Amino acid sequence: MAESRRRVEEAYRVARERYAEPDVDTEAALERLGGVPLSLHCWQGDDARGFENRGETLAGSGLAVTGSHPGRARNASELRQDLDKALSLIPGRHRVNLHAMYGEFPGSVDRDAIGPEHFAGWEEWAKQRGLGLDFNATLFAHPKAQAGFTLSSADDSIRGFWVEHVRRCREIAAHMGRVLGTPAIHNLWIPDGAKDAVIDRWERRSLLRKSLDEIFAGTYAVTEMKDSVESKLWGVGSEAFVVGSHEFYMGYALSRGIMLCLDTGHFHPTESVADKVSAILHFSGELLLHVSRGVRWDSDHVVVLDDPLKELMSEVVRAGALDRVHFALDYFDASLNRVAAWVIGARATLKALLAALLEPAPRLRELDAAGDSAGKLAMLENQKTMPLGAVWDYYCQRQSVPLESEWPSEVRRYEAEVLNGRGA
Ligand code: RNT
Ligand code: ZN
Repeated sequence: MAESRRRVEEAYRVARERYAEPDVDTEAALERLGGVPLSLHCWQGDDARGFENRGETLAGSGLAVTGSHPGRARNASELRQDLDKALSLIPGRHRVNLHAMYGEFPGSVDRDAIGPEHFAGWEEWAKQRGLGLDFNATLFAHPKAQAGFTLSSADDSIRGFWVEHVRRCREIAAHMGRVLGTPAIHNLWIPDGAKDAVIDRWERRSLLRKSLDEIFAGTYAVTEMKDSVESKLWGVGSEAFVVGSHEFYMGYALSRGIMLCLDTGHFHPTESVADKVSAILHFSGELLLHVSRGVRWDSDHVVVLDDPLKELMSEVVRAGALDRVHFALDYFDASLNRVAAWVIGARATLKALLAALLEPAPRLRELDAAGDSAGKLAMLENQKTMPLGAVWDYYCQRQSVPLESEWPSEVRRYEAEVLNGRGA
């Protein structure tokens, strides 16, 4: 053990010197990395089923979870136990992102009747661990969402039901923020859209705008909660039209002073989400990112250290916007160990951020300003084979979490000892 610790330190010492050549301070990068929280999405732990036990599925929501790996969390204590395990394998201090359907309800409580009391267990758990919480209204997997329209429904009783739900969710988020002393972000995504030819786009968006104005009429201190709205390009069953499109929410968010949420799976596959950061932050104070990985479509695959993720993180760092951007993970894959899914995605996101922090930005800017395209590309290429792994291993060691080569065996043990004992 001591020998392996020494090897990690030695590799780090060599790496630190190499990064120092173009004036990159690895210690400063690690210091900054340690201050960035990720919001870990609870829904990876149970395939986005929630605890309402109403027998509803994701069908009709445009969302789909595939796979049947054993060990899904079936209740709040199992989900918290799994989150504890995952968090113990991720360096840094993070947050947990809940959906309204994860409340602990006594019997059946409908979505327009939920309150902070149903999340007391989560608040208590988060408080004990010094974790922040974030929150999401759940406008899917519910009989009143089956017609395909929620906040843009032309049926006033349906629309009113969902307006009340989201109002309560914001109240719950504010409560979490107060209790935990860190503002909870309440993110709103709705499934509203249509499968085929649409005539009433204008009316639908009028209804959504009206609902949002009713919802956001109540205001909370930014120390308690912050609002964000999340767009989408299309969903399964809403191929022709999505009411809450990117343009709609960008206009809405900027005109109302709330945050946009960019989900990296919600744009055309050739569109760069990284490029949007410096555009939006010129007009918006803050930005929420849903870090996901779409494979051919918005498939919500487990996040890995790929080029789009690295570019996204580089753009945040290059824009000097690390303190204005919030990072949340968003994917759900039921085909593999769910604790590992969290750990892989969170660690990949942090590694991408570390790579961005280790960029020799002033040198690259000089080359860019001098019009030295070849020099710039050469330096970017050089970055790709720099010893990022040695810095990352050292960071993990310093934060007392297992190395990249070590954590999988801990998850395997947890699977054998805990997850395999669970029923379907
Ligand atoms: C759906 C959005 C949304 C959901 C979660 C469960 O396309 O990405 O963020 O994934 O709220
Ligand atoms: Zn999302």
